[in-house]
Amino acid sequence: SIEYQESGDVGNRTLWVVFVIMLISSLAFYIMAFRVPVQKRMFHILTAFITTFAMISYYAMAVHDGVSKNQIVIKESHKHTPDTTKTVYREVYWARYVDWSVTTPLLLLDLCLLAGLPGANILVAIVADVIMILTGLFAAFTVEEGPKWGYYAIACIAYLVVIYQLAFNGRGVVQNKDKKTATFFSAIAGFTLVLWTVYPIIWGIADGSRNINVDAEIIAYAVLDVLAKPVFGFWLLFTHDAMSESSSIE
Ligand code: RET
Repeated sequence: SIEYQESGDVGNRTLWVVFVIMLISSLAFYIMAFRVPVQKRMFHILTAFITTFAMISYYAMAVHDGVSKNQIVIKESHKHTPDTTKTVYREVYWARYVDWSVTTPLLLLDLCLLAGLPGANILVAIVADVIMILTGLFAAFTVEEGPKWGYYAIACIAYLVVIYQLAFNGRGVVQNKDKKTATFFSAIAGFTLVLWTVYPIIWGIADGSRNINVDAEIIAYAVLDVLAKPVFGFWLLFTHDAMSESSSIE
């Protein structure tokens, strides 16, 4: 038998809503960037680029371009009759991975610069992050179950490396900065780690094991993406603008 798993009206409308949110927050971040001196613009520019990439990717998904149908063949064993197979075609929104492979390194760069991590640590965090996203992409398109979860496991190990750089090295090195920056880093890096950890969970129940439908998957990622990009961005930039008079953030 053949089954199609694709988005419906609710999912499509959600994609457009997030597109508009990313568009408005990008404009806000570019305006905020022009209002600070160029030496203090690094975080503004990074953050504006993050929502710009997300905006483009959401546009691609909303017009139904950044998506393809992945074929999954499931063997069904029966006691008395010969085994049958079920073929499932589920939508995979590959535009997400294009977005994430660019925006998650930029988000990490925001946090690494805030903490003042050395270049080598920044590079390790970013390369591990790219490995995480690309193996996640491989997992999404792999037809067989075994290799699919193999890629997923590699992605999770890479994610642990990212966590290590932020939570351990980042936390250590930010202590050398003023107290306000250290407290702010703990808060926003903590927010990031909790949020990011929900992504592989959603992936596991949606793309991975297909326990929730495509619309539910779109909504879950939509909420996470709005928190991880615009909300994260406003929080970072407002705090940064408020304390940049006295602090040592570049
Ligand atoms: C995947 C699946 C494989 C295992 C892991 C994953 C982690 C993804 C993360 C994504 C973060 C995305 C963000 C987007 C911004 O809007 C690829 C889902 C570990 C952490 C922050």
